[in-house]
Amino acid sequence: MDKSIFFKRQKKLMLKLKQIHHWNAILFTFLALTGLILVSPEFRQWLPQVRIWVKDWHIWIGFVSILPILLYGPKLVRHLQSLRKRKANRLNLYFVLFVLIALILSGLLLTYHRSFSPRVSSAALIVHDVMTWIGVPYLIYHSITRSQWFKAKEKRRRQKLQEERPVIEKWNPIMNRRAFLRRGTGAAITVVFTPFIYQWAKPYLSTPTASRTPSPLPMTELFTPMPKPSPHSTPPIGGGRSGTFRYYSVTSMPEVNDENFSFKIDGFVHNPQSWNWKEFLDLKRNVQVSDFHCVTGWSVYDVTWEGMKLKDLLDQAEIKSDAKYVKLYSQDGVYTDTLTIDQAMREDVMVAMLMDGELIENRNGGPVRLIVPKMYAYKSVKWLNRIELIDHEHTGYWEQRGYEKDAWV
Ligand SMILES: Nc1nc2c(c(=O)[nH]1)N[C@H]1C(S)=C(S)[C@@H](COP(=O)(O)O)O[C@H]1N2
Ligand SMILES: [Mo]
Repeated sequence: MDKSIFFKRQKKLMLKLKQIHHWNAILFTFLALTGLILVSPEFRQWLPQVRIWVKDWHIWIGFVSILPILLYGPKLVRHLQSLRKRKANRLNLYFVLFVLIALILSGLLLTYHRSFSPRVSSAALIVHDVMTWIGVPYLIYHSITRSQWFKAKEKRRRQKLQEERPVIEKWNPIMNRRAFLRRGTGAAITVVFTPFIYQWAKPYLSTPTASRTPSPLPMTELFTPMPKPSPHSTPPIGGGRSGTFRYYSVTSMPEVNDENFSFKIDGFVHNPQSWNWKEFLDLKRNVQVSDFHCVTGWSVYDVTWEGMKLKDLLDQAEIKSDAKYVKLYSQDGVYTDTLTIDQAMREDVMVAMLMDGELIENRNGGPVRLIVPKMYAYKSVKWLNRIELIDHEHTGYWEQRGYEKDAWV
């Protein structure tokens, strides 16, 4: 048999694989960068508009990144054959393919999350996160140890050692050097990434109660008197929430305490209302159990909320007939959103003060936040301190920046 044909084919295959590999590396690097911007709380505060573009780019590049995998698919068998005698390379290949496919599938589920139940997107988000925290450090390790620079360094060391010790001993110091360099690189990357991964994983590792680390100053010190929870809140009638919040804020957290607390209803109403902390505690509260869904894919289930129905507060203020929208303000001075009067009158829309029997923490939007269970949580304004009835449309914070006006889950 003419072996040269075989080698030619083999060479062509290698060339193709190399091209695919390069495209894949470039796309994955872009995805990693855009992805890291998306999870960064800093970017949420500084450049919210940019965040929305970045999200679109991330999704588009994600779609394009399916292409190298599709091109690679038909070559998989021959590639594996060529790695027959190289177990480590084969394992590496399986690992990389597994991470990429998991990222693509979970990414697709997240992109089309509206077509699936929130539980599906919660799971997809966790898979996407875990694979990112595995995939990104691996990508960096892989690109460093295969770079020309790294190889040249390895070679230099090898040459130096050979000059010093022409006889290669059985216990091979050259190979050890090489392993040492690689392991050192791996260890350095692990050290750099571990704190980030730990931060991400922390809320998942502990039970919901244990993870309730106090905010800088506990609410008990910021607010006196404290609201007395209803018997339905302690123990929570919903059994207590399941799932973990991701704490979001487009500003630094506003400092709210019993001194500077105020809550008012004004605009197109017959009886404008204004309360200080003590007066606000006297309002009649209800208890409800509901789920909380963020549009980015995570959810918290069976939260027992205690607070005032928005409807009751609006009835008390007596809406004028020319009012069309309810505008909601946050004490952070930046975040707003609106509901139509019909939406605001729903029985489950709540101005909440307690969550699972405790005053809502500052980082969760406490002491007072809105809850609109049937809509994505960007409607649920944190640090709510003013409700204005208006006669014209107003576009909320994230809606101005590209989120859909239709927030129904
Ligand atoms: N004032 C204010 N309210 C806000 C936000 C915000 O950044 N600032 N983020 C919204 C979004 S997008 C979500 S998902 C929830 C998050 O609530 P949490 O931080 O309590 O988890 O708050 C909503 N309300
Ligand atoms: Mo959100």
